[in-house]
Amino acid sequence: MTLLTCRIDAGIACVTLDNPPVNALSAAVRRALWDMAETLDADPAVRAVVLTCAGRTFIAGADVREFGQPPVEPHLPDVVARLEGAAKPWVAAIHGAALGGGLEVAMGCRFRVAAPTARVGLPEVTLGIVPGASGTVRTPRLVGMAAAVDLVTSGRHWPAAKALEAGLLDAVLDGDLTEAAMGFARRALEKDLPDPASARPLSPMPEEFWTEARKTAARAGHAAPLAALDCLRCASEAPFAEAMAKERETFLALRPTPEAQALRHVFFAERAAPRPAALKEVAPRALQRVGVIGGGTMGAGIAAACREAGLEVVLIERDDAALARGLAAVEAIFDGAMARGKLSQADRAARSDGLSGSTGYDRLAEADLVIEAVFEDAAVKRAVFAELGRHCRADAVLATNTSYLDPRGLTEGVPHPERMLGLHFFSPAHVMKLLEIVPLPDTAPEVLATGFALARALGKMPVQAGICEGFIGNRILKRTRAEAEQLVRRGVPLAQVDAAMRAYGFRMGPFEAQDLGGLDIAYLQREGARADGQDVPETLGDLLVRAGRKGQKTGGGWYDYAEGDRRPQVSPTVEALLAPHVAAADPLPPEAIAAALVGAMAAEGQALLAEGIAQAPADIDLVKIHGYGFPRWKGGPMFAAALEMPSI
Ligand code: 3H9
Repeated sequence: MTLLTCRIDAGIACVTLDNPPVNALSAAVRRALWDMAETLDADPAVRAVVLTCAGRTFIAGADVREFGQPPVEPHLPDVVARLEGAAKPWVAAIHGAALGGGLEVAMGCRFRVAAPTARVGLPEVTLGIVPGASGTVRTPRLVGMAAAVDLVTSGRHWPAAKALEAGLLDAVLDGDLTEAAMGFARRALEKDLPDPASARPLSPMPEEFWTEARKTAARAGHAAPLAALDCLRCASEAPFAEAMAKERETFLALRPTPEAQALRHVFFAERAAPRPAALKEVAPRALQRVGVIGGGTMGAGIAAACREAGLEVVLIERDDAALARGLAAVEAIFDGAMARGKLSQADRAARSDGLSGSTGYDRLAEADLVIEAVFEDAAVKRAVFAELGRHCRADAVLATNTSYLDPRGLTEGVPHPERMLGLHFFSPAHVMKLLEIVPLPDTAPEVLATGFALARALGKMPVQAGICEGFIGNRILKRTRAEAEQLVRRGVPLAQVDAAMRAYGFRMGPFEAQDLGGLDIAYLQREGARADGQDVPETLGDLLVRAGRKGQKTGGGWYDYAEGDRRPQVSPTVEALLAPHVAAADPLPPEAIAAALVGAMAAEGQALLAEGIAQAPADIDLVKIHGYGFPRWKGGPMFAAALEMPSI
């Protein structure tokens, strides 16, 4: 396949790169770009060069699949330097996204122009590395150090307008981008050429600037943003060549680290999960109108998420007062988004326009999808599905948001079982990325595909799960909590367990998280199972709930909380309550505590795979990262356990 094609029109060469799917800079692309620069330099008919890309995007960066292999010449920094040093000026014409090495190639060009919808960014830190082809050295020379620090250490994408304002782009062009870029090149030749990026001056920044920037970069919790900051500082204090050498050395040193491997694993897992191979040829059903049953926290969050995706929503509640509360909860989410500047006034109004409510099911006659999100009680949910069976179209997808109950029992006897699905959202549903998608035995492939299409529309991370109590996420959570209690029983202070998990990268430890969410829901489940005659062992959490300690909402759970203060304090009351059940204090090193808990997650993950509940280890990793705060840069429990113990 020809990677680069070239046509020449009145002195302007238009070079088009075509390397699907995202024009990544494989070794072959780097070689082709180098050779093209040589050829065009030698061609007297060429006065300037426009670089465009075929397909949905400009160059999305280095080919991440090559990162496990030894680097092959020509190296990207040399290719970027070759383009910058070309005898004819190059103009990068950016559509889609210019990311990582793609933006570095563009910065090697003398000019950068873009379509209004284009984005640019240096997302390398999100892959656990730093830019490796001058991103930390040329960027500050084009946009100044403060803006460069923001772009490089956050990994965020900038829209074209912001990049233009910052000086990273020379123009944003309407209409046909290639033609507009060729016109831009012609006009540029009539004036003096600007200095190439590498020749632009850069002043050192004061010490306080770096101190503040380090504080922000450290918040990411992993090494790459701080390493990128060191490279940026070097760029402002050392000559260009020295800064380039430092960047390259840092890039190569970070590329094989466990953090970078973990982040690459997550990168590919996140791209595979939303499009399962088994559904590749299956067309989802069209979604426009969604019914949400139940206006509690979960239902309101689901309704808000659906409106954000542009779906019309009808919220159903059992009486007028509950409906008014539910609708108000959804509106409050819209208000919050506007207050944070994420929603304009006009868009805020449009969100409300597409939201309505009813206390009757007849409003659902035209719904394409209905999501049941009522109280976690099988009888209540069964009654809802009986109503849905009577009122909804035969081809409407009917979904339950149950967290623990068996969806088969909830939908039994409802006509057209092929349209039933489990859609397990996580609270708050308009924020949390994870969506467990649970097919029932009769679920039709296009209904399952509709669940995945919904997830994509809502910007969620879908993971398919089989039917068991708690599906993937909550089953692992139960095992992890049991393991955490086991550590406490053997004498590890619970505050040490929490501190160890925070040091591992979680925002909260398992006991702090229970205090925040409340201990009573899991307690009631255990009590329900005991009442059904199941053999559910007593937990330490049971002791606390029976003593009235349900978490922060009751002023205490595993910890005490002062009035209006969410900071956990070690509780003498809890110590006394647990004393008969725990061994003498026996502290463990934090690494051993984290290994025990992550090991428990991975062991339960193995069981889920063996039972066919989870389909792939990477799916389990995504569930933990997107639903339970597992640190991304550790790759998820299955990845972390395999790294520690390759036999897993
Ligand atoms: C870098 O550049 C380092 C340099 O500084 C220094 C080097 C010396 N490589 O996301 P999608 C695949 S680091 C290989 O679904 P979209 C992806 O796996 C790189 N493959 O599409 C998927 O494959 P499949 C910095 C890649 O339209 C397919 O392309 N760059 C790469 O929703 C479609 O992907 C980045 O981090 C890659 N770089 O979004 C940019 N990128 O079809 C990462 C994608 O087999 N990429 N693939 O599942 C993105 O952010 C998005 O892909 C993009 C398109 C926005 C471009």
